[in-house]
Amino acid sequence: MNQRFPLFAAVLALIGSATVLPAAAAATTTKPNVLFIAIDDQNDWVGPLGGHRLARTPNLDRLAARGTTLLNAHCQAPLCNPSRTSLMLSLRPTSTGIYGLAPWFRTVEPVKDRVTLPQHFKDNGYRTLTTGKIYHGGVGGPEARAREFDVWGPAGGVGAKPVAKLIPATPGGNHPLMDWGVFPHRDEDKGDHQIATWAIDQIRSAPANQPFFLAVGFFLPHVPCYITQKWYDMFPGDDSILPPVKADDRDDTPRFSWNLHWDLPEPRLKWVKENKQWHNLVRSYLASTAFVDAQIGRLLDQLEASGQADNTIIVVWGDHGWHLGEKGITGKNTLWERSTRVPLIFAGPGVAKAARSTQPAELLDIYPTLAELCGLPARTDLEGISLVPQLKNAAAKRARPAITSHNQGNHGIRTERWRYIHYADGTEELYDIIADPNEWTNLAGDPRHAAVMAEHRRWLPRIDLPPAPRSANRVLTYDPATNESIWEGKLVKSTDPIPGL
Ligand SMILES: [Ca+2]
Ligand SMILES: [Ca+2]
Repeated sequence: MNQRFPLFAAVLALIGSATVLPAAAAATTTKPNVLFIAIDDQNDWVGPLGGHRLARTPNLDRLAARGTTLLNAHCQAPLCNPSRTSLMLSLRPTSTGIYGLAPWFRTVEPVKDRVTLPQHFKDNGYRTLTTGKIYHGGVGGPEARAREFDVWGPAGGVGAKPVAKLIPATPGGNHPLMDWGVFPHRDEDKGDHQIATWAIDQIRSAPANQPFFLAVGFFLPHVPCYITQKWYDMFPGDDSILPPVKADDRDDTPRFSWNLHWDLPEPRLKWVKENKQWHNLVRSYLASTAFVDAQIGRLLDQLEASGQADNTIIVVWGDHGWHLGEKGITGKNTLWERSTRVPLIFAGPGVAKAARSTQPAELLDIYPTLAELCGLPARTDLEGISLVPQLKNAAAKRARPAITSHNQGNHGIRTERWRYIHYADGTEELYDIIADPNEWTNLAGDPRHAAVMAEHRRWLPRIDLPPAPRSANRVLTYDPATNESIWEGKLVKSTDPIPGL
């Protein structure tokens, strides 16, 4: 029921139809708002997902209590640009060829004119607003921006920075973003605080006669994880904070798994340990997550204060995960759980409260789900499947697994119990996630699991495009004739020493 127009809504309920009113007015004023919240590089270390027992996210916990958490939700690509492109278009990276940090999809045939999620809402009477990081990188000039969203707020980002990096120079060029730790600054000087403040103002001043689609994209816990002492001190500085790792974990993973993150600014665990940065990194990441959670809390508070809480669909999602030592690495760009599993929580009208679904869910399902929850016309050109059945009844089954792709030929297939991985060179992994949640024991070579392997192989994407023109950054191709890969334009032979080990 529309909280801004109780009398109007009551009259509608009484007469049972909008015959005395213009159809457009009736259509727009009865639709719920959408608060669409993205968190950059947020893995499953949040309270509702239980990925780290010391995670402190009271506001995500509070949202989960009034909504449904998809416990088995996975990104379609373990990297910003391809994950967000997939989500906003509801198309797999394998269907667009967008795997790297470039290109921007508006330059790619044949998807450049696709109707995105916010455009579909705008076409159906919504006022669309955005702040922070929703798309990866710039959209273009004022005209291009106006096509994507009606109203643009601050870009957010890192905000206050120390005068020099806080950690020792990292391998591979000492990338400026590879940094973390404590330095004195004000919460108000962080980009994520500023975008939350802007979004609060938009909720407060939202026009009463038009529903809004408000997108808020938080930057943290993306590196650099700069944080103040107050947030850092919420977490211990001893080994109790470290994720479980197995020293020889990569002994049973195919060598090709290294090609997916061959040579990157994100340091290997070996460097992190040698430089005594592991506790600092994990603590800074958890503190950054807690900081973003507090900003989400400010948004939820304003929504409640505005009287719009019962008339707004909220969705919170992370674009992909991040390793903090697991499998010997830090960063993204893997097909394992820590890199693919993300927060996905819905709340609002039509969504069951305090519910948790273990069914596989994909970020590209958000588009058709929001459209259905808001009563928008269903589109036939999307690859996602609405999660509304699971949001009404968390136990409702889904036949399709969650699929993550990192460049052509490399796919992770996640069902309720299993993770199956297929690499471009034909090598495979299989994990029993229930028995082995850390994915330490690769069962792919065990003949007892041949049927499980076959069942999962049949979900490998049938459309599996090579990289789109002008693809760049973290792009991998493989030539089966030579058994050689090209990683970021450089030849990788199967005999080359793995960097950073
Ligand atoms: Ca990201
Ligand atoms: Ca292992």
